[in-house]
Amino acid sequence: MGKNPKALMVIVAAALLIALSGCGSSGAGYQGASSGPPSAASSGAPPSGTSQSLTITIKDFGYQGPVSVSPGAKITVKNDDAQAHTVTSDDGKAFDAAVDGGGGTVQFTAPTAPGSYPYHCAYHSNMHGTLVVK
Ligand SMILES: [Cu+2]
Repeated sequence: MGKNPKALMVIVAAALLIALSGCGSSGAGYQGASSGPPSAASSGAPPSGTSQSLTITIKDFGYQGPVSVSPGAKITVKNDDAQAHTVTSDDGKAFDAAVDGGGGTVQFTAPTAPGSYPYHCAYHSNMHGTLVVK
């Protein structure tokens, strides 16, 4: 009488232990492995929405970056030169962003009115670029 329940409990406990350990290790392992590649691949695809990252990179006294942006877009300026530079609209009103050298960054907002906005560096008159808002 007393032996049967005890033996049953041992079997149940052993079965639970196997089920728990087996489920835990294989489930976590497979989920982690399968959820990695798809998310990495989808983040690499260019977004079709409006939240694109717009960066003007200044390097070797030249502007490299998006030529055309949407109205009111947030634009980041990154300066890879050692010297400080600015992104100053030629009309002096549309935008004026100064950025420190050595990898400094600054953010400014593109004009909301569509058009072509030539800009320059306030420190170096030979640096020119054009931002097209459309
Ligand atoms: Cu400059």
